[in-house]
Amino acid sequence: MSSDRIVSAVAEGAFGQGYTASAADAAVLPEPQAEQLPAQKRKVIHIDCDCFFASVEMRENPALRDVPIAIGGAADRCGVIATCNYPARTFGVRSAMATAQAKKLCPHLQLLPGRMALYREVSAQLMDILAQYALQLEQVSVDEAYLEIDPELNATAIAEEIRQRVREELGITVSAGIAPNKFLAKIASDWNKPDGQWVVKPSQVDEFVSGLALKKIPGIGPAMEKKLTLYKLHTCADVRQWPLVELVRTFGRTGAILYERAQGIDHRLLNNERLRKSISVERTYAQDLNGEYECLQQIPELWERWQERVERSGWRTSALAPFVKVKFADFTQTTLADSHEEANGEGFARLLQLALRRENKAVRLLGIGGRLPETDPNQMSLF
Ligand code: TTP
Ligand code: MG
Ligand code: MG
Repeated sequence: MSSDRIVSAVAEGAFGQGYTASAADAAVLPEPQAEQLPAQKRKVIHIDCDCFFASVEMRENPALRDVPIAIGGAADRCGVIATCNYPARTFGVRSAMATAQAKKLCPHLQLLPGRMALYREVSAQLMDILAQYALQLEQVSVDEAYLEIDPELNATAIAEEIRQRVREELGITVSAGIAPNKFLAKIASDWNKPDGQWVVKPSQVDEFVSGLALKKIPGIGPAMEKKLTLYKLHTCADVRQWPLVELVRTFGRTGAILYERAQGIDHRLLNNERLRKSISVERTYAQDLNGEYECLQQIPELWERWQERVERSGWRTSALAPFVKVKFADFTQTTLADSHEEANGEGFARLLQLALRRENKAVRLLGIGGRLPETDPNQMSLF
């Protein structure tokens, strides 16, 4: 894998495609896009993995946790750093830096070549977890995604649960931002990194935004930042002094977007909706479970949590095809599904008995879930 390709593979586009205003809209406020939820009520979570490639490498080899490591191409081959862990960052090593420069800053930096297939696999597992919490999910790069969640739910608690599950199930950490729209959620996920989360409530948007440096807004790169500085525009508060027409005349499309962002507004909906395929719950036990009896005793607790989660998502438990997942103490795992089995306490108990008979080992984790029908009933109701 050439390191140039690593860098370009994740280069993010400028402002998202969801935006429709053009310079021709100069005289009017950009029209908000069709909204499914009132802007004030939306709850968007942005999840971004902490030093993603490096986290996966540290999970694979814990001895690397406390020493500076980087993933990238070799210095003598004009290599570039894809990412590095946080110990390496204390030396000033950064993504997209020449490896030769990184080695100068941190001579004992351990350089790893990178394993893209493994990172993609972990990324897919992460998205599977996120999909279980989202009304809509938009993956924006290998290590990050937006979730639109049910506004009736507690977004802070969901972000905490997601972070805990990712830590336990994938062995890496992620940071989360929670806000009423995408751009604020994205900025917020960076606010308490690594391994943290930050909430911007609707009532806090104004204050949060007014002190915000323009370069923090996704899509404002170094070139635009330089241009803004020429006009003494540094923060959102500065931008608010300008009428929309002037902003558009001076900065084109970016001016119209800046006008909105400076007020904390972002009407973009999530793209690439990925339909949820299943709803599940699981639990890792502090002490391994031994034998069928101990495992079956866990079903009522799992069943209760699962039932709640299914109902919160607007489904009926009976509409789902049940499956169970068992992870053993040696980290092997098995899943068993039977679409003829009923998704109720007895059905799950029968499935679990069958799954446990496959292996005679102590059990570390149990999960139960239901696969959603292939056709989305929300779409069927259109006819
Ligand atoms: P990022 O999320 O930008 O960075 P990160 O996860 O390494 O670190 P942070 O904790 O600050 O989020 O990118 C995700 C992965 O994409 C990263 O682990 C490696 C890869 N990447 C590159 O290959 N080249 C780059 O220039 C950047 C920025 C990332
Ligand atoms: Mg990241
Ligand atoms: Mg990222």
